[in-house]
Amino acid sequence: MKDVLRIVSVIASIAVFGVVQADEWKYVMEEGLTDPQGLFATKFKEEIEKNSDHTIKIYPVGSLGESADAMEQTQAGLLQFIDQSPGFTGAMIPEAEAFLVPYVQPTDPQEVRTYFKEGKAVNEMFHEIYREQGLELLAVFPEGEQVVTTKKPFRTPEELEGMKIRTMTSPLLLETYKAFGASPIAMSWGELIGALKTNMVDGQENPAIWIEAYGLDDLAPVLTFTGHAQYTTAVMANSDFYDGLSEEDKQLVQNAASAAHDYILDLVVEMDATGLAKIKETNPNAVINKLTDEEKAVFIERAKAVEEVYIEKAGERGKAILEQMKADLAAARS
Ligand code: 6CS
Repeated sequence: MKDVLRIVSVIASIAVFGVVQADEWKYVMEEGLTDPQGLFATKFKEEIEKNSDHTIKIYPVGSLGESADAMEQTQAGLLQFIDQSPGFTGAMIPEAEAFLVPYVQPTDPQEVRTYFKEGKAVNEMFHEIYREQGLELLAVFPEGEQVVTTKKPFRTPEELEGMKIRTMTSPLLLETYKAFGASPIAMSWGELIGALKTNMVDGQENPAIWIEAYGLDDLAPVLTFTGHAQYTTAVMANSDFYDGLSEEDKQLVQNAASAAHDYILDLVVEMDATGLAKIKETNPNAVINKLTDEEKAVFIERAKAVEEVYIEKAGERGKAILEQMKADLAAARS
C-alpha cells in the first residue's frame, strides 16, 4: 500500500512539476560504520532511501579531515548532515558543554534511555542554540559511560596529580580534568593514539565500546569508572539546506532521525556492556576499577567548580539547561 501511494505521489509530482528531484545528501561523522554514530547514520540513510528518491552518502571518520574541518564544511553548506559530539562542538557552542559537566547524567542503562528519550533539556532546550550556528539539531544520543583509561591506577584526585589526560577540544573538558587533579591536554582524535604511544599523554576518556574498538586499553590499560558522564553526540543538518526543503522532505528527515534515535537508544546500552565484556575477555592486562560511592563523592565535590565555569561561559541559558538536566536526572532515577 505504501509503495502504491509513493508511485501515485511520484506520478502526481511529474504531472505538476514535470520533474522529480532526487538528491544525494552528504552525511559526515566522527566514527566508523560499525560504531554508534555509524549505526545511527546507516539507519537514517535506510529510512531516507526507503521513503524517498533521495540518497545519502556517508563519510566516516577521517574521510573529510578532523571534526573541526567537517563542521566548517557543513556550515559552509558543502555537506548536508553532520554527527558531531559536544566534546568538539562545545568550543563553538558553550551551552552544548552542559553535556560535559560532570555528574549531571545517569549511568544506569534504563535511566540513560529515559533521560535521552524523554528529558526536556536534551530534547527541547538546544534547538535554538544550534540554530544560531546555522545548524538544525535532529537528535542527541549517548554512546556509553565515559571511562578514564590511564597507564597507572588512580582512585583519588591526589593520585591523578601529574597525569596528562587527553580530552576532546571543548574547553570545559580541560576544566573538568583540572578540577579532578590531572593535567589535561586537548587534542583531536587523530592525534590521540600517537600521543599515548609516545607518552605525550598518560590517559584519556571514552566509552568502553570505543576503547575496545580502537585498542585504547592496550595503550593505557587501567579502566576507571568514575561515573561522571555519558559520551554524548548530536546529529545536525545545515539549517539553510533544511529550510530549503519541501514540507514533505522536512518530515522525511525528522521521521528518519526519530527512527534512528529509537534504534540507537536500544542498541548503545547493549554495546556499552559488550565493549567492556570484550576488553575483559581479550586483554589480560586490563585492570577495571569502579569507584565506590565514597570515592566518587570526592570527585562530585570537585565537579562543583566545573559547573561554575560552565555557567560563567554559558550564561543564563546555560544555567537553565543545567538545572533542567538535574531535574531530568532526578526524573529518570525515579
Ligand atoms: O575521543 C574521541 O575523539 C572520539 N570518541 C568517540 C567515542 N567518538 C568520536 C570521537 O572523535
